[in-house]
Amino acid sequence: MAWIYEGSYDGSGLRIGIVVGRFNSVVTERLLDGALDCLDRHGVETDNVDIFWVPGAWEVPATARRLAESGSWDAVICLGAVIRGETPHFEYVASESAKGVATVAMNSEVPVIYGIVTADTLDQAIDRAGAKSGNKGFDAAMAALEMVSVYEEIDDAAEEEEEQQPGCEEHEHPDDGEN
Ligand code: INI
Repeated sequence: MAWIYEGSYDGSGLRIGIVVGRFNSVVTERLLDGALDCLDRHGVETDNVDIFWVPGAWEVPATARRLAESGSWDAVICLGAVIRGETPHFEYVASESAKGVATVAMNSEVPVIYGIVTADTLDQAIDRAGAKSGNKGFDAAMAALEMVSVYEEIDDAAEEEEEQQPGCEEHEHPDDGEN
């Protein structure tokens, strides 16, 4: 029988760090509202949420790394808005912030979630921040809750696997002895 592990969305007792870029704040404030709404609806206490404003998406990954490495938060949510219309270096800011968050996530013990909107126009970005196309901040917070739970399940499963190694007889696999 296969063992299936799926995360839940129970935020009780969790401490969440949010990094948010001030650039295009008309969008990022909405992303932040969406993330806070999601965390509140899923039982994360307001006192357990810490919000760190940074100048723009470029600064998000390095800040997220600091939070993730501190061990003080169970997950880190990265929020920002990069809009093509406003800068010739859109490509650099968009791709480096995405790569940066991915690198931090890969090297982190806790989930680091990408919630940076990239769009061609301000209208498109606003659509993704609570207008027509959902709220990417809310989605990012959902992903954070789910991934905290998935990581916990992986740790528990790994611990159980270790206990079943030959020579360790303290805990038996639930299937042991059935056949
Ligand atoms: N920062 C953003 O978050 N979004 C953008 O669209 C953007 N544009 O267009 O330039 C942007 N630039 C600022 C950048 O993130 C840094 O804050 C800045 O370069 C200082 O390092």
